[in-house]
Amino acid sequence: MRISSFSIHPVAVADPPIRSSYGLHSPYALRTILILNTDDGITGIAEAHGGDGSIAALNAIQPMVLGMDPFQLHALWSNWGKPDTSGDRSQTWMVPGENPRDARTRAFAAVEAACLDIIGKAVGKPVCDLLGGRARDAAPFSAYLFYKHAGGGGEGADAREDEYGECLSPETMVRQCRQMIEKYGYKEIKLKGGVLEPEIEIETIRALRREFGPGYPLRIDPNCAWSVETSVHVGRSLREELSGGGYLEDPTASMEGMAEVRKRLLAEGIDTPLASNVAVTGLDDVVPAWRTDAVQVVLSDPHYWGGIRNVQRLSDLCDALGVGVSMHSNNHLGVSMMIMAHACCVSPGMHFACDTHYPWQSEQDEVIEGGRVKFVEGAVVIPDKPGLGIELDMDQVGRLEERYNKLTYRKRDDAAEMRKHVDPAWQRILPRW
Ligand code: GKR
Ligand code: MG
Repeated sequence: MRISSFSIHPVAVADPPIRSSYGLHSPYALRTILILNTDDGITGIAEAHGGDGSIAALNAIQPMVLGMDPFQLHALWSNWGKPDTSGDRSQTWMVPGENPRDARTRAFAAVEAACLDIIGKAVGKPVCDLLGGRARDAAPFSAYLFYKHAGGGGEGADAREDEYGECLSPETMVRQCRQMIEKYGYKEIKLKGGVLEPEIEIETIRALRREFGPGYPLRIDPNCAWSVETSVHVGRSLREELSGGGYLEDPTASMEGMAEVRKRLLAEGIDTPLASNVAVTGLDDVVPAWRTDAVQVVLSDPHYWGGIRNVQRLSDLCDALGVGVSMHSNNHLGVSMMIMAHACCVSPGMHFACDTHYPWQSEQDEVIEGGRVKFVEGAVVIPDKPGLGIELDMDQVGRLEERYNKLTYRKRDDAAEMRKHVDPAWQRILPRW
């Protein structure tokens, strides 16, 4: 079997004005759909980050993929997919999906997912069963809460509202969480922080704990907005609230900064795990993070970590080191949802519910046949279907591609959006507090 065609479809997906320390999300998130066909008529699909950088990386890998046997992935990984370790691959200054140092790795990940989809369809097995079988039958996800302005994304005649409205206070965040838990059944909660004064974010976590109780583990992720001092203060203030399955995610920038926060919290007898997707972005970062005790929970991602199999490898490596594993997310559609669900289910060490932005995307913008992937009690059940278990709705892909073609931007730039819609003088300052 050989890959006989390779096509990429850039798409624009309505995205609400949610905030993080990177700035503000634009009215449309950019994604890319990859479709591979084989000479014996099997189609494999994948989803990747969007915009010019991702498309260029996919175009660059295309000649190596055309004519390739989809079962033979190692050579492509060794010759092309391995991340660039020569400079800053962290997400300190660049949002995930925009760092050119992992562009090739991300392109490889999309090809790997589509090849696994093909292999699964060829042998009649779900992807997770090709990779050693399931560590669990369903992938648990967390309620991923964001401070946000009113609105549900889109622009002009296409602008929409969402059910969450403006959420810029502890009370409105509790409401957002209640809505998400009622709708999707999540059992763990993650708050995107680094947006409001740390004292307000501390109060938000406390309000969530009062409302939902200790049965719902809590985490907060300010994407490096805090100094070491402030991180220690937050860790101390939320000692109880972040215990019992919670964690403090990327409170401050750099591996050294994280290690210092850990050391100072431990010196006060506070053992809250520190998690990271900013300082640790590939397999080569894991041992340094472990050796310096900078990170106790590594946040994987089947997109920029180089595919589902690398998430599984990471899970084994972390298991050997005694480090936890969870999963990071960016805006995504149903194809990525299933890639993430399969990655979680083949990774025995994934003991925390994974992140997902999926609830922030509306039903109207789904590209898979039959509509959106469903959550059952907060988890995605692996369907009893071959490959990733989904097919594309090409009318929807066409509609979102047409929308992409009309957009004036070709990369994610949250700082520019922040200046455009919220504060003309806004800059990303680290640490901000
Ligand atoms: O979507 O604004 C966002 C997030 O801040 C995202 O870009 C982060 O990469 O969710 C991510 C995280 O956990 O750091
Ligand atoms: Mg994070």
